[in-house]
Amino acid sequence: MATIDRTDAPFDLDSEDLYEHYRMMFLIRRFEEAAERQYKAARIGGYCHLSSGQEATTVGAVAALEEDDLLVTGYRCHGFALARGVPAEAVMAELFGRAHGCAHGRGGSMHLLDVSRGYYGGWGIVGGQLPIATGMALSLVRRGAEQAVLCELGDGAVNMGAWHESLNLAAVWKLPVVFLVINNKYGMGTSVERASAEPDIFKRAAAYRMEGERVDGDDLEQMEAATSRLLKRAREERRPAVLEAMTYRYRGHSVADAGLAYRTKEEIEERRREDPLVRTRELLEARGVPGEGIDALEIEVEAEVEAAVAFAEHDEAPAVDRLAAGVYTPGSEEQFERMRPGGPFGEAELVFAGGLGA
Ligand SMILES: Cc1ncc(C[n+]2csc(CCOP(=O)(O)OP(=O)(O)O)c2C)c(N)n1
Ligand SMILES: [Mg+2]
Repeated sequence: MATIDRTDAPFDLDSEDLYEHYRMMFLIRRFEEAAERQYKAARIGGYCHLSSGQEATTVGAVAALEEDDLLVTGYRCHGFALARGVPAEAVMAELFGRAHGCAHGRGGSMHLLDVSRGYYGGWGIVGGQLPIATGMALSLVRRGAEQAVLCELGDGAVNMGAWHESLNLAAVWKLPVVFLVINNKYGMGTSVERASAEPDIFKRAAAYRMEGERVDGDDLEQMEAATSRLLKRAREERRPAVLEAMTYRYRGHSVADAGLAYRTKEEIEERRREDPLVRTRELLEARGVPGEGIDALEIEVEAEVEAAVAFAEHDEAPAVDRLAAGVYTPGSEEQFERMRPGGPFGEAELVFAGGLGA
């Protein structure tokens, strides 16, 4: 067992993989920009959390998964779905709440899902994905499968009880799960330093006698290398681990947040100067891929995002009588039969004991 602040292990991707990864990072960036525009035009409802700035973390982590590994994430999940191979059209249509969205329009931005690709969501309750991922890892062990679960969470989720319970069980039962903590420095409006007694999150793995590593999440190659290493151990030796990826989100917590109440404009500008997209493009050019080729790729990706928006706009709304399909267990309808709008269990008015004032 080791707790390591590791940034130096050499790992070079070949230029073909690097090219594909850059393409995905660029797709995620442009997708998020389009989502923000569509949200502000009121075509996307509910919440919408963007991951601009975190692309190397997302793409590096997902690239480390084997095809039959399982992925579970929090709500900042557009990039994860795209990187796992869900078509941009299906992700955008889900944001629009349309029938051909990857969760049939029933989930929206926070609850993306594609079980056919081993992507088990998109969870909106902070920390809620941890017990789910842990249970999935237990089921892999029970079935004797040599697969692993990658469970993404934010720095804000590590102070939830579910973190302790899940890490404890994962270690006691030796479950094949890697907890990927995306440390983007902030929760919804509070910094890690203010919210966490131990802000070096990777060190907390030691409390569960688990491996803990910290990696520069904006370094695509380091990110993939670290995730691969830990997932391999999880698969082959059933050793769970914590991987803390250091990165930054450029936009607010959600589209509705300007993101300036708890950090300065200068800090954002400074971080933007170390944009992982620029870093990866430079790497690509240094490995001999000509700039014109990369420009062409970017134009192609922009067209793909435009097409995804057009698809979502023209896609149909889900049938109202199918809205609960797959949401409740078949046979549980009776439980909801008495529910009525405004008075779910038939109550006619709210009664406050002692009245509403003097
Ligand atoms: C149990 C619960 N409490 C509060 C919230 C509201 N909430 C949504 S996101 C968030 C902050 C989470 O921050 P972090 O885990 O760092 O993820 P990030 O947003 O940085 O990706 C909070 C408090 C929630 N969704 N669930
Ligand atoms: Mg955070």
